[in-house]
Amino acid sequence: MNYSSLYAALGLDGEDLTSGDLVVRSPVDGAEMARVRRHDPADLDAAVNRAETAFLEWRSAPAPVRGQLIRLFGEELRSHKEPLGRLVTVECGKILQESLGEVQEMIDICEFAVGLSRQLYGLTIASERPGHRMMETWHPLGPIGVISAFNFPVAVWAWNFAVAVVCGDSVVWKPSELTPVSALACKALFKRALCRFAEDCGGPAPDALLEVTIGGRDIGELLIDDRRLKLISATGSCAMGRAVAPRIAARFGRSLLELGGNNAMIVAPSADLELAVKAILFAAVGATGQRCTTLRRLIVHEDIYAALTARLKAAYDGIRIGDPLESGVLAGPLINASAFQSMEAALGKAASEGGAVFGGGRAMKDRYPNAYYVKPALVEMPKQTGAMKEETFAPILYIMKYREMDQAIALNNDVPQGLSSSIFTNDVREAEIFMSAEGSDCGIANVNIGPSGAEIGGAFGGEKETGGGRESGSDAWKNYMRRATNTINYSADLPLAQGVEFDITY
Ligand code: UN1
Repeated sequence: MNYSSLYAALGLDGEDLTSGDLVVRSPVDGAEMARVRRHDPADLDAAVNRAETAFLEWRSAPAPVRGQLIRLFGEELRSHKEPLGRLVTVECGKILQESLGEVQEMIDICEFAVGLSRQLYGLTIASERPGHRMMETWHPLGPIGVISAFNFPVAVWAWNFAVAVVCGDSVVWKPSELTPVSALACKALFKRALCRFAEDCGGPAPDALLEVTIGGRDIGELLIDDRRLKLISATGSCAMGRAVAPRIAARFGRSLLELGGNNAMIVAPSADLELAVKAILFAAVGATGQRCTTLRRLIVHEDIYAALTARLKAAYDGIRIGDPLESGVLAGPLINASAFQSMEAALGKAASEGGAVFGGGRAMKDRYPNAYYVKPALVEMPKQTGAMKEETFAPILYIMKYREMDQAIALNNDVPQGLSSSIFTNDVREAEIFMSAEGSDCGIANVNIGPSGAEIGGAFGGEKETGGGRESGSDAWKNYMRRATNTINYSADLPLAQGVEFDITY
C-alpha cells in the first residue's frame, strides 16, 4: 500500500509521520503506516494553555459566525471524503463503505452544527413578580477534552468538535493511540478551514480551537484531571469509564461518557424475516463487530427460531472476509492480536456455558500472517449466561429463544450495559411496549431496524454502565454550554420572591 499519496491528498506533512516514536500499524496487513510523535506532559500542558486562550477569544464571536467555520470544515470534509475514508479504512480496518459512511457522519454533524449555530435558544419564563422577567442564557463552557476510540476514529470526535465549536468552546483531542494518523488528517483539514475562514469571514479564528495530543493512558489521565478542561467527553470501555468518572467528579468537572454496549434485538413471530436477516448481518458483522452499537444478542421467538437461525447460518457462510478496501468484502480485520484473543476467549467461555458455536476462528492467516481476520461467529445459547453479559469487541452474535414478550424484554434489559436495542415485529402493540417505560431500558430503542448505524440528528448514548452521556444531535449541545438564569426587574419596586417581607428603614 502506498501511503504517501494518501497522506499527500489529505495535506499531511511527511515529517510529522516519519519522525516520531509511536509506530502505527495498519490492521489490514500489519504493515507500518507511520511513526508519530508521542506528546509528553509538558506538551499537553501547553496545548491546554493554547486552547484556553483560544476559548477566551472565540467565546465572544457571534454563534452564527462560529457556525461559518464549521460550514467551511464540512466543505473540506466533503471534498476530501474519499481519501479520509481510505485512511480510516487502512488505519482501523473497517470496510471502505463504512469508512465513507463515517466521514459522511462528520459532514452531517457539521451541517447540523451550522444550523444549530442560529438556534442556541434559552427559555423565557413567567416571573411571579410584577414588572419582572426571567430568562435562560446559554454561554460557551470553556476548553473541553475529547477522548475517542479506535473504532470510530473520526466521527465520534466530530460529533463533539462540530457542536463544541459552534457553542464557543475549544477542543483538546486525545485520539486512540491506534489511530493517530486519522486525527492528524482531521487537524490538517481543519487548518484548511481556518485559512478559508480568515479570508472569507472577516478575520482569523484561533488555531488552537483544535489541539491534538497523542499519547497513551498517561496523557489521558492528565487530560481528565486538568481543571481547565470544563467537560471531558470520553468514548471507550465500561472499565475506562469506571476509572475516569470519579476523577472528573472529584474536581467537579463535567463528563459525557459513551461506554460499552451489549445490544440486543428481539425478533417476534410477526417479523419480516427477510428484513430482519439483512438488519442482523449489518448490525452484527459491520465494522467486524467493533461498533459500540454492534448487535451482540439475538432474542428470537421459539416459533421462528429454527427458520431464522437456518437463514442466518446460510448468510454467514456467504460473508466475504478480506481486504477492507476491496469492494464486495463485508468483514475486514480485527484491530489487533489482543482483539482476536478476546474473541477466542469469549467463544471458549460461551462454549463452556453450553453454547453451540458456528463460525469463529482466524481467517486468511496465510495471506496476512500479521493481521487478524476472523470468521464472524453465531453462538446458540441455552439461556443468557455470564459470557453474554460482557461486551467483547468482535463479531460474536449470541442467539437465544423466548416464549413471551415480557420475558424477551427482561432478557434485553438483563445486562449491565444500556446503549442500544431493537425489535423486529409487525405487531404495533409489541413495538409500542418495547419503546414504553416498561420496555427497553436502553438509550436507543429501534423498531424494524438494527441497533447500530444511528443518524446524527438524535441524541446518541446509553444508560447504566454505558455511562448516561448523550452526544451528537437533539439537545446534546447543552453539554457544551453553561446555563445562566437571569431575572430582570423593570418595575420601580423591589418585591421579593415567595412574598417575603424584608423592610429596612434607614
Ligand atoms: C461507536 O461505535 O462508538 O450508530 C459509535 C452507529 C454509529 C456510531 C457508532 N453511527 O453505529
